[in-house]
Amino acid sequence: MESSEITRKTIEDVVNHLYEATGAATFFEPPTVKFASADDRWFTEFKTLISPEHWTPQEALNLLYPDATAKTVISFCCPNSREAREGNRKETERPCELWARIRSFGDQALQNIRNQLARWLQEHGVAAVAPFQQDDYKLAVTNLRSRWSERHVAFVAGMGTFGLSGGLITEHGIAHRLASVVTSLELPADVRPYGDDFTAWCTKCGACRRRCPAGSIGNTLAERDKTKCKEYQMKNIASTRSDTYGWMDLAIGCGLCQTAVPCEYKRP
Ligand code: B12
Ligand code: SF4
Ligand code: SF4
Repeated sequence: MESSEITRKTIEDVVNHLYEATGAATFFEPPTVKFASADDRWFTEFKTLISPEHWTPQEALNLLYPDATAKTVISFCCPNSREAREGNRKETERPCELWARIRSFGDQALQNIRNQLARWLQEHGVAAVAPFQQDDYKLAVTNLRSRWSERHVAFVAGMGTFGLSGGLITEHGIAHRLASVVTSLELPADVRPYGDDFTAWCTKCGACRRRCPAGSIGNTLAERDKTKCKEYQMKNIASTRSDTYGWMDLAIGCGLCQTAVPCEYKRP
């Protein structure tokens, strides 16, 4: 296949194939795929809004391809399985085992999808990089900000808008994981149905605030205390011993604010 023959449908088919092949289908519901233009002005604005270290798509692609021009960011969103969401709804302090398994092992399947999609594009003669894979995850958690924020990227691609909890509310709700790949392949960008209104789909109902055991969610997005969220997870949930969830040394998550809330699996 020539790169000129690669369409939206081709990319969706590759992502759907990888969703099955990597085992992601045991953790997640089927993915939604969206495209953002690498030239979207939001990517430059993130230098101010997030940090000067946050990569533009061009900077991310140049990490592997110094001479290539970034054209498209492919963003995809995988909702957590119904079983995991139902299990987490009943919890009040720690995630249910299935939710924890998605955080620890479903995340690894999504890393494989990112890498394989980038490899597939490279194989078809175009430059591609999965920026998340080039970042330093430990540093991102220490700083509470990464050099490639999947939520912000998905927002630009028309996937959804930020909720009071900080999660991204999509057409399939807020209980999901996100991933993306930057490429020199030109594909038509999706329209943002919410324009530039970055909280349009959140009703501010406060259900997530009442669910949070750490008291980390406030009455406005600006009041959110991310450190409380992180410390609660580290002190009360992190799996450094096998007698907690049965495996060790992987992030376990929490996500109580993403379940038993009106935006769990739909746009409220
Ligand atoms: C560091 C990190 C954490 C840290 C700190 C997170 C944090 N910043 O709050 C900890 C360990 C605490 C954490 C917790 C969780 N995480 Co986390 N985490 C990340 C990571 C690695 C980086 C996040 C980042 O860089 N954010 C950038 C900062 C600047 O943005 P922010 O914190 O989201 O806050 C922004 C919004 O409020 C918004 N906003 C405010 N004003 C404005 C104005 C405008 C104009 C705009 C556009 C935006 C905006 O901007 C804020 C700051 O700029 C990402 C993976 C990645 N590389 O993207 C996953 C990620 C964000 N985590 C994810 C998940 C699922 C979780 C948990 C549910 C854990 C779990 N799996 O059970 C919780 C949820 C916490 C919450 N309330 O959202 C998902 C989110 C998907 C979703 N549903 O939204 C991600 C994208 C991982 C993935 N691959 O899917 N996480
Ligand atoms: S629970 Fe309510 S306030 Fe919280 S993110 Fe969802 S819609 Fe917004
Ligand atoms: S992930 Fe848990 S601790 Fe963090 S904001 Fe959500 S409910 Fe609170």
